[in-house]
Amino acid sequence: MDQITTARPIADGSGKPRLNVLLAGPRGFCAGVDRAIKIVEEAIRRYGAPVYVRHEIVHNRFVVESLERQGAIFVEELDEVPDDAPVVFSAHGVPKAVPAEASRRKLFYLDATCPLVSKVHREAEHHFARGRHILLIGHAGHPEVVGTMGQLPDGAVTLVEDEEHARSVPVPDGMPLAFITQTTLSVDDTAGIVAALRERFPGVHAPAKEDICYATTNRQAAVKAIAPRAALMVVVGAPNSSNSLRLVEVAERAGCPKAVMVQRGRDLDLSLATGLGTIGITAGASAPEVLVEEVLARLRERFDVAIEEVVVAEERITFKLPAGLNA
Ligand code: 2E6
Ligand code: F3S
Repeated sequence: MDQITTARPIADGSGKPRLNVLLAGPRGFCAGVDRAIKIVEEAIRRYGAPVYVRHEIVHNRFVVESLERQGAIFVEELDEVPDDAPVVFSAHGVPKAVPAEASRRKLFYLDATCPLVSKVHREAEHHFARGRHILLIGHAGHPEVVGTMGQLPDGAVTLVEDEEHARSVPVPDGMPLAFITQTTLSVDDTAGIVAALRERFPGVHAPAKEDICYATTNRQAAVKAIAPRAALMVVVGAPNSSNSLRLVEVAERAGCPKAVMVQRGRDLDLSLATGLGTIGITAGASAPEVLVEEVLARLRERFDVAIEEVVVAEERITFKLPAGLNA
């Protein structure tokens, strides 16, 4: 869609210096995050507290702490979950061994893996069934990467972390190849990695449709639209949130002189905005809008803030809750 700009000037008459804020649209929660949080809330409502959650349901402390107050208990591994409590798997996905172990222990579990991550899992299985070796473009150690690699036996998937790696990574002799990707990568970096793979392996099988998800793509596009106009970009998100980290990089590469990540309004160093005419604000897919509002409130402590929302895409996608949890 064409870029829509909505100017909402706010003059507070306080004599504070004026600061123009470009608000990226879309920003914040995606459909997969919304669904994952609802699964935990609905599980607590139906089954009572405590409900265990394996790994942060999404990479945001504010969300995690809100759910803890409602009765969720967050753990990293299944062996921390007692036999008689329900457990939810996080939005990032889990290796096949995790539900297998939960079944062996007869645990009641709910899988909050984003359907767009599950789609990548199925692609991996599809390629494996056709005898292809799989190249997974992604970041080592990230839970989504661990989950995707764990869909297949050891050795079936090779991780490719960057373009240089794509040019040199060893692959098994004589096997057809296919690539898949993590859902939250930089669109531009990934294009470079894919080009390097295609150059080296012209027959490599590609995803039918992009594995980088719509939310990642749209949030990066919105940041690109405002970065050239902003002297500072504030990204609301967490340091372990891949999609949020990518927004910081995208902002700087798209011409914004400085980009910072903040988890809460109070984390923003107001001196960074002093003397600037215009700044940008966005939020990662796991950051709730209330945290963007906190950042705006923080800015209003020192500035007369005028907001302009720059919307590059409308998102209407929603995901159903798993069968059994629907109202
Ligand atoms: C699941 C898959 C993708 O670190 P990352 O960006 O993957 O995760 P979150 O929790 O920050 O964002 C949502 C999400 C969940 N993205
Ligand atoms: Fe899913 Fe993308 Fe959100 S993979 S959880 S829609 S960031």
